[in-house]
Amino acid sequence: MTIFSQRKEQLTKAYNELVTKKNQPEPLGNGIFTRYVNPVVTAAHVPLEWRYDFNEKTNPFFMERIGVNAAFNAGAIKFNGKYVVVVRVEGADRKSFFAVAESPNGIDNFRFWEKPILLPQTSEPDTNVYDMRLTAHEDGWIYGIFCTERKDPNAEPGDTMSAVANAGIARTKDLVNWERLDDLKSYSGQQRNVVLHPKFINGKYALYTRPQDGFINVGSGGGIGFGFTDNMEHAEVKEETIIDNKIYHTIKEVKNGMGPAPIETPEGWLCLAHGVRNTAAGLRYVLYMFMTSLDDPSKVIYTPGGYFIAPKCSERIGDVSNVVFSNGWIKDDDGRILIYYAASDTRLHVAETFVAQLVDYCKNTPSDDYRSDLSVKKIIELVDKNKSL
Ligand code: M1P
Repeated sequence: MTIFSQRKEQLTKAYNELVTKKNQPEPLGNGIFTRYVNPVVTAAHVPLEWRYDFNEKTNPFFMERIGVNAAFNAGAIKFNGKYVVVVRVEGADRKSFFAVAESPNGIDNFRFWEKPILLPQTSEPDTNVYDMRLTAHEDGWIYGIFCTERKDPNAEPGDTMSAVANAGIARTKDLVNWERLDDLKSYSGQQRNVVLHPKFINGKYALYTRPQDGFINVGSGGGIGFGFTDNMEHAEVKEETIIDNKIYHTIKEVKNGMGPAPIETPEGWLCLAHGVRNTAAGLRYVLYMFMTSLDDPSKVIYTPGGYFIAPKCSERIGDVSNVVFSNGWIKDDDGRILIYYAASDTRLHVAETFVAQLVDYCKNTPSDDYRSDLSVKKIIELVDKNKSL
C-alpha cells in the first residue's frame, strides 16, 4: 500500500467517524438552556476535497495543500426542513469565507455542501469577510449581512494593521446563488454586527447596527443601534438610535453587539447579543439577552442581568480565548430554539432551549442594578422568599 493510499484511507475513515458522531446533551444544566457535549462544526469537518489533492501523481504523500484554521461564528436558518448554518471558515492564510453546512437534526451530523460560497464582490473587493447574520425577510429574500473588512486607506505608511469594517450585504433564495448588494451606508463611523429585522417596520427595512470609532475599539461609539433604510439594494441608515448601550462595570462595559435576527414570541422579540468586558488576560466575550416590544422592536422591555452564556471549560481555549459569540439561532415550529454559539473563535457549539424558557428567563431574571450591595439584596430577597414557603 502506498503512503498516498494509506493516508487517504485513514483520513477518510477519521473524517466519516467525525461527521457521523452522535451528540449528547450535557446533564442537568441551569434550566435555561442545555449545552451539547461535542462541538457541531470544527475545522476538521471541512471536506477533505477542499484541503487535499486526491491525485496520487501530483500528491504522492497525500499532503494537505490548503489548510483550514477554524470554523466558527455561523449564521443559521431552517431551510427545506434541514438545519443549515453558514459558517465562518478561516483558512490557514487567515482569510475567512462562508460555507454552508447542514444537519438533519441541528445537533450533530453536520456536513458541508460541496463547495464554499464564492461571494460576488463590489467595486471595492473585501479583504476579509465574516460573521454572517441570516434573515428570512417578509419581502421573500434571505439576506446575509456580514462584516467586510478592508485596509484603512488612511493608515500611516508602515501601519499594516489598521482596517475599516463595514456591513456587506448579499441576498439569496437558495443559499447557493448570492446577489451582492451595496455595502451599508451609515454616518456613525465603522460598522460591525449589523443585523436585519425580519419584518417591515412602518414600511421600511429595520437594521440593528453597532457604530464604532475604530476597527477594534468602539470609542465613543458602541452600543446596539437601530435605524431604517428605504431599500436593501442601496441600504442607507441616516440615523441610528442606541437601544442598548455599553455600561460601566457590566458584562458589556467595553462593547456589545446584536447576535442573530430576533425571534418573535407573543410577548415580544427575543434578542441575543454579545457583551465584552476587559480583564488582565484580555477581552472576555459573553452572550446576554434582552426582549423588545412586539410592535416596536426598538423598545427594550426586559433586561435580564448578567450573562446568558459564558465560555466554560474547553470553550475558554482557542485562537482568541475566553470568547463566546453567536450570530445564529433557529426556532422550530414546536418552540424549540437551537442556539449556535462559537467558542474562542475556533469551533461551533449548540445549546438547546424553548421559547417559553427564554421568555421566562428574560422576564424573571433580576436586572443588573450596577452595585454590589444591590446584588446582595436580591439574593437575600430570594432566600427570604424561599424560607417563607
Ligand atoms: O474575537 C472575538 C470577536 O471579535 C469581533 O467581534 P466584535 O466586533 O463584537 O468585537 C469579531 O471579529 C468576531 O468575529 C470575533 O468573534
